[in-house]
Amino acid sequence: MTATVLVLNGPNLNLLGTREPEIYGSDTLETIEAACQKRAKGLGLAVEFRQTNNEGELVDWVQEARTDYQALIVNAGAYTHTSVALLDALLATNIPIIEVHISNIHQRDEFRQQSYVSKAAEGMICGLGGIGYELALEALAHRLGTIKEA
Ligand code: CA2
Repeated sequence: MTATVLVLNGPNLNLLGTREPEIYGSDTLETIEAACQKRAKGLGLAVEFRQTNNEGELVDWVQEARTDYQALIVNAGAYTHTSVALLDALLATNIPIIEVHISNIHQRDEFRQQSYVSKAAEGMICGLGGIGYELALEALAHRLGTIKEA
């Protein structure tokens, strides 16, 4: 059975590519998803990609991941910096979690430099734009042992 990675995106990430290109680049979430689907195939993984503006929906999806997915990639948007509910849900999973941010949150406002998600994630990639999602997939392929050596 192919291992499936659930990729969760939080509030306002549906607006990527429409404003603030100096912070978030010009990729849209759709182009990032397409790149992830392509990269996942080469890594022996499947990907399910989702976005929501609702905190409760994000929590529901993390709970779903406990039973139905083999790993999680999370860009929780602004909930990264505020949501104890999301942290509790992430801590209740026993699958690998990688946190991704498009921007370098450590170079930004002080309130963006704290991440609740980081307390549950095995690792975090930030500041590399949309490629960060693909790098997280590559790390998970190593972690899950799905890479087929030539
Ligand atoms: O850098 C990231 O990936 C963030 O998770 C993006 C979140 C932000 O709240 C986090 O601090 C860091 C916000 C994404 C909003 O993206 C927009 C893009 C274009 C126009 C409006 C919003």
